[in-house]
Amino acid sequence: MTLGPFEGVNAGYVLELYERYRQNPESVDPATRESFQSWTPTELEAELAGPKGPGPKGPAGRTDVAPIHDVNVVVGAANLVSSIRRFGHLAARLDPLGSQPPGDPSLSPHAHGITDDDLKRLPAALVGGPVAESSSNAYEAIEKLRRIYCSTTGFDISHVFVPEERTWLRHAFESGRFLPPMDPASAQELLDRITQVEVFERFLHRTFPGKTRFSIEGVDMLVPILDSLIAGAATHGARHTIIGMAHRGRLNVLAHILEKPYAHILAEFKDPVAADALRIDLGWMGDVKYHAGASTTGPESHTYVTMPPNPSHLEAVDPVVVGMARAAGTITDRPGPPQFDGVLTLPILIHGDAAFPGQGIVAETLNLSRLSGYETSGTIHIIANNQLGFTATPDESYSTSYASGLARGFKIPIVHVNADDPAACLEATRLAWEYRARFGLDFLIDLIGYRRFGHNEGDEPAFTQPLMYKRIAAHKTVRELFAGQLAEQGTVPREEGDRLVKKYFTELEQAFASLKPEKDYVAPVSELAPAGTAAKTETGVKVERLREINDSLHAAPEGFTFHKKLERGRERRKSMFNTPTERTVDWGAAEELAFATILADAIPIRLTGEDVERGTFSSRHAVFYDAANGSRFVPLQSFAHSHASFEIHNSPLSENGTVGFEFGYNIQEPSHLVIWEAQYGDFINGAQIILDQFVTSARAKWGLQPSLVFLLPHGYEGQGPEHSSARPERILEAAAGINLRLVNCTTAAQYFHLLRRQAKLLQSDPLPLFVLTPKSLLRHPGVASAPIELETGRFQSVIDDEEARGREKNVRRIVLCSGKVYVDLISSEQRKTSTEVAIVRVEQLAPFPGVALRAALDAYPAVRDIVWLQEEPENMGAWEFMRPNIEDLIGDRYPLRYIGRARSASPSEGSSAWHQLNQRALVERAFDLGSHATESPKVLSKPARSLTGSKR
Ligand SMILES: Cc1ncc(C[n+]2csc(CCOP(=O)(O)OP(=O)(O)O)c2C)c(N)n1
Repeated sequence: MTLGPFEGVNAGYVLELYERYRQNPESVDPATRESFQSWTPTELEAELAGPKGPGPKGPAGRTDVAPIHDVNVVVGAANLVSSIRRFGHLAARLDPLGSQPPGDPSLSPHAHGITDDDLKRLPAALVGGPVAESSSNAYEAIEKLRRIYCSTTGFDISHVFVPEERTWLRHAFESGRFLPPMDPASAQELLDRITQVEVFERFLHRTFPGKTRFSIEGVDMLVPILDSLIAGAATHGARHTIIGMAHRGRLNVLAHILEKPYAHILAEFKDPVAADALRIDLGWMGDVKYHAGASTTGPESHTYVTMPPNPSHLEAVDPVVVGMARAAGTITDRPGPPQFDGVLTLPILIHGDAAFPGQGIVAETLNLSRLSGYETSGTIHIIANNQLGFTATPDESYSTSYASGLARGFKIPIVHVNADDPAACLEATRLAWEYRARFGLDFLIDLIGYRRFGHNEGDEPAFTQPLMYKRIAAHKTVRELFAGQLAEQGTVPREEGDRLVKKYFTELEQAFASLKPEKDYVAPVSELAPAGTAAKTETGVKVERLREINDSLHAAPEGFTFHKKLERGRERRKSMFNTPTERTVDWGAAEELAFATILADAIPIRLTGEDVERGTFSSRHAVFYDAANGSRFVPLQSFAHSHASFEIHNSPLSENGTVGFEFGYNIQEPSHLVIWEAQYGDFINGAQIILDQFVTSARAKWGLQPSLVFLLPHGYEGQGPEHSSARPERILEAAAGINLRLVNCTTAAQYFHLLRRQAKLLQSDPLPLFVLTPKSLLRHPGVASAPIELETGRFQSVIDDEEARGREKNVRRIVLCSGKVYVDLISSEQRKTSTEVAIVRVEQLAPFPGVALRAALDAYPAVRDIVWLQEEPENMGAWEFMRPNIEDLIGDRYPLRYIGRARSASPSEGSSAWHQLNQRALVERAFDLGSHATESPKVLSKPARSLTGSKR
């Protein structure tokens, strides 16, 4: 019998309900009815009937069960059972160092007003589940429950609200199905494995005393757990396991799970300076050994195991791994939406017990776990819980009861397990992969161990945890404990355990003796594409072809009703090829055509970000909703010329997590065009960790070649400090020749060619691409392009001044600028009369387009000064990046001056009127040659005073 929904409620209420049900089953709600149906009616009726019950011989035919005369005993027993199931973990012995579990009063019969004797008189059926089957009364069954729920494993699942899952989990715990007694061969195998794990650390400890390795010791079972997860996933069809982890135990996992040869690891400890390993010419800087990634074929030859490299920033790798797994399981070679098959991949995340509750990116990652477009059919989480975070105690690290508390809100089953009980650890693991296989959802194993040494091996833990470290010093390792246990049982003789230790020491000693550090040190450097690869890329598409594609994009499903306000825009787009030389293609149309032609070239596209389906500024409408019935229509998934999948998802309100996810997706499937759009450009600040630690530095540190695209709305339009700037200065600060492209383009055609160029360069010259995109200019006629420009042109990193053609000799000033401010300049009154000023657009900010810019400047023989004009304050925008680059280019031929806002702590003014004044002043100064142009270049090569008057 299970009390189901009545767990924990008071007896009177249950009985009242039950009485009502007995008289009329329809008078209670269906869930209650179902529960009562599963009760053993004769028994309960006997209780309710009081002394008139069936007599000393129990209804189940057992003579040892006496009738009970107090119905409260039944309810008390039921509540005790329920408490054990819910709170038993509070009494579980989870700490290998022996601290007392907190316990809970509800786990004692006394708290429920009953005694052991009462329980002995109740039928086992009252407990229900597998333990009841083999028990002769409730007491026996409850004792079995205690052994399950209050042992060295704590089952923490009361937050799993889906009854089917909870029932399955409870049945799994209670049936013992996941803990078959270990046979001697498996025991020997496990001993072998944990010996290998331990000896590796001991060898490093002895050979490189005090050198940081972030030893696994204390949570050694992590390696057998990974063995079991990978093998288990393979039996369910997984082809690829992707593991994310931080420093703790990483070298051990690299050696034993990723099969990184000992020689490579030992060579890294030697830290050789091998001339050919240092490729500074490629921007190669490398990383510390405990951040390295690796890949190997798994235990079955047809499976892969990958661990991406990881930065120091704890937990930052979480969304990356999940994104990689999503990509690895996604089938994209067909038009339409891609198909995701979660069975193909298994993501595993290993967390720290301080980092898991502390870092917000963990919550962002967990929040992706059930979202369409992001879910992975279950990520397995392991907290390598050593009960310390550097020197911080659990009390200082989290407000939840356990380190794993955050996972409860995401309905993730949690199993806490004592890391000194190998069998319990493997039981938890098996449960994890079986649960994942069945429900396709996340699972968490909280592996509770300890940390044998300090945070790193040069650190003294006794300064801060003297008592704990006294206990640890006296505490046997899990290998010693397990070997002792097996010897005692007679399963594996003690000498065999000792032999294994010697064997693994010998193996490492041999690897060390034959080490050739320079040779064994392997640096994963990626080669550079030949110079000019990007500039030479042809991206034009014939107008006729574009017209065909456009027509098929406009073939809506039969009977589809568009929202009235969208119809007009669609009509305009339908007819934009009727006049190939008129500027009919706006930004949104250029993007859609670029995407469609890329899909026609069989390159899959994934586009995500907050509200991307419609577009923040209501300009994209990549997804239409039928105004009558709400059905969806995605033209890019259904047009006739496509040869690859297109996916688009409104992301959750996250930047760090979602950018991390897209980075992972991108590196896993570099042949796809993966695009993340910010709502406003500055929100990418929230992903600064992922940008710094992965996107812009992955090549220099790890030899990875990301090609993720960022669309970042940028431009000063009077919307205040937080909606104006995508903070290009931060991107430029990280720009170092070969690691990214930053573009701020001004026409729809440029955007079309840029996207197509990025797609073409995915194979030959991949780099992350940051695009500063327009807001109000999305619909501005000055930004629109003629269809013919999509055919004839290609992306131009610098655009010379068409208006100045023929009057080059008159030009005294060249104004260099980028992006939206160009439109402000050309729309001004002064532009019409200022024949001495040419405006040259720098469309690509990084890499600095030196060759193209020189060619543009050389066309003006009579120039007296060059101005860098920007909307952003002097300490922001592109100026500080551009200045040395332009100075290098022009030498002392002309002075270089700055026009823009003064240095400022905030990107822009908050008042729209003030904004307008500043924009007007910018434009006026750009065209005001004034007296400066005749001053000596030496003085003027310093930046001029800023617009609003900073004195330098
Ligand atoms: C984002 C971030 N903040 C701080 C640190 C510095 N740091 C490195 S390890 C560590 C303690 C981590 O504790 P825990 O998560 O329990 O992992 P453990 O080292 O104990 O395995 C700290 C604070 C870091 N690496 N990353």
